[in-house]
Amino acid sequence: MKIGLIGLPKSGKTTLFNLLTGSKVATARYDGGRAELHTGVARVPDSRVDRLASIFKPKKTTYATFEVVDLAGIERGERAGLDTKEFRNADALLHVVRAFADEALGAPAPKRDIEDLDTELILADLEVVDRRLERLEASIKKQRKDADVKEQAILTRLKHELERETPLRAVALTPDEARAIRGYTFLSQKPILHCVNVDEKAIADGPTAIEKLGLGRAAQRAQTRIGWVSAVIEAEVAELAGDEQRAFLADLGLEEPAIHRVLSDCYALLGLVSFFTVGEDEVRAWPIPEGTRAQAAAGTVHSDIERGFIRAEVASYDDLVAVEGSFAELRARGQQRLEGKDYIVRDGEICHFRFNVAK
Ligand SMILES: Nc1nc2c(ncn2[C@@H]2O[C@H](COP(=O)(O)OP(=O)(O)OP(=O)(O)O)[C@@H](O)[C@H]2O)c(=O)[nH]1
Ligand SMILES: [Mg+2]
Repeated sequence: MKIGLIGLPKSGKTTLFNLLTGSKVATARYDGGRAELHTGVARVPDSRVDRLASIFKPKKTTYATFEVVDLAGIERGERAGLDTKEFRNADALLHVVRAFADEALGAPAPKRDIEDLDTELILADLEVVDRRLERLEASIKKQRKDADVKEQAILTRLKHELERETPLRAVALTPDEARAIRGYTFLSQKPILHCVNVDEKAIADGPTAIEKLGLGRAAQRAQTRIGWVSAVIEAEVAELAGDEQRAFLADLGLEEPAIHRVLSDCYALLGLVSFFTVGEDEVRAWPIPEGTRAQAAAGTVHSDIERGFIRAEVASYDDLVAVEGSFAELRARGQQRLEGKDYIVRDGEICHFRFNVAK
């Protein structure tokens, strides 16, 4: 699963990309605006993984991950720039919104930037819909195919929604309709996190920034989240470790780096949850789309396990932690369940898969 960074030039996208992925791509206040694409992998912090690792003391601890792509900024009204395969292929968008002061860029206007981007995404989709409807109409005139007529009906409905400035992420679709339009990779259909990059001088206002900037209503829209971060401060936090980091965060009035929340928000926005596998070799969080069946979840561990799936032994995180990781005790308490292939794996469950590899 992949999230795409989007936003105006110099809003702090690459700075945030570095924070999310632990990369060190150069950022610049002024440059020629050369379009460069960066991709990286973000690790999702999870205190449950930390706890499990402290119990099992494994050789390896692996956190859940997702992919991040960072592109050059897109100027206001430069809609064509949105129509790239990187944006189209992203499963969700992370919109970096400048709220820090910068003389060259002028006063920040986060609320307007969010509205403008939403509009751009809607207009980009409307162009695609209009073009397709024109072609459908011509082809239906020539030869009336049921599939074409059906698609025309769906697209006509979407056109009306878009014309009313409703992003497609807020439009309810039947599974059939969703399947029919998947190929268009509509931009306004992607879940979006607007991440406000607050001024370092206003870091204390971080938690109240959303309300202060008048973004409370936007946060209530379908598949939309609003978060905040001070990218420059987080970059400093990332340079520190252990007690030094804790002390610095405490000075800022933060319990943990703000980027942790952004990472968790992105993960949730992508519709991902984690199940865990534990043992002395490895404690690991496995990302799966919410609603994944046990057999498919097994497939994320290994395709052989999916193919030869017999049963999943499932326990809750809390129950396992309460018995300090003792599976014998867990079984004695009747807290380990055997589930079949259609069982829906839930966030935080500890799974062990029984399987049989066909020779
Ligand atoms: N004061 C301040 N400066 C920031 C902040 N975030 C980023 N910057 C600065 O803004 C400049 C641009 O940051 P980038 O992360 O490169 O921005 P970008 O959105 O990737 O820019 P383009 O890719 O050129 O569109 C750099 O000089 C950063 O140090 C912030 O929170 N506060
Ligand atoms: Mg950049």
